[in-house]
Amino acid sequence: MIDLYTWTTPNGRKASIALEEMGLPYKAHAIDISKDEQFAPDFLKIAPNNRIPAIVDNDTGISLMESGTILIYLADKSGKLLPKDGEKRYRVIEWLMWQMGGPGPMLGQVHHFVKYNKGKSEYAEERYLKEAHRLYGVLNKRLEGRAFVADEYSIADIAIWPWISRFEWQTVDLDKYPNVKRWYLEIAKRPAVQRGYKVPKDVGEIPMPA
Ligand SMILES: N[C@@H](CCC(=O)N[C@@H](CS)C(=O)NCC(=O)O)C(=O)O
Repeated sequence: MIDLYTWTTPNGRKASIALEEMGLPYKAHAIDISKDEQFAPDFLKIAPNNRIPAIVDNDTGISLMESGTILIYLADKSGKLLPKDGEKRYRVIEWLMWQMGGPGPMLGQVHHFVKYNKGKSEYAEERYLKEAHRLYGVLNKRLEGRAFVADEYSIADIAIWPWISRFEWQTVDLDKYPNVKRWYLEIAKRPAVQRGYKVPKDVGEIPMPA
């Protein structure tokens, strides 16, 4: 049994969607980041960077923070959604790392400046929106003629998808990125994704583009 410490955010949903897809038994614990629960001393013991998600695998005694690490760990444990070796494995890790270094932090800044603090910094809004559109463009190009970012549906798609699910917050019109839209809708149909999206609590349906 795995304990998952999470909240209703893109990084949190990566872990719950992966656990659902892999069929690994887990128990979700809500860490309400709007109430600063991520700073609680008990949580810091497993997540010293005071961010969700984090897991404790009671089978192995291993605890982990950082969603990218958690996805690789769960994939290796279950033998699913990450090829075991060779180029196919590194292609998945390549796009997973792209998400960790690109869409994660950059779209997070869009949420901060464009959704929550609009009008406070024109420079930051412009900078992060420009970067968001660049990243959507990269993803759109990658998905040209392919169903998923690597060879098959993988933890890389699981890492990217929850960030795209906030396209409305990012003021991004998915019609401008047709391959991203097709990929987004395809993944949204998956029952495991629908279940994982509602962990640790149901805050509404998966956003659907018009
Ligand atoms: N690189 C980390 C980022 C995690 C992260 O930023 N989590 C956010 C929620 S999506 C958080 O816990 N924020 C709490 C805070 O800002 O204090 C990961 O991918 O796990």
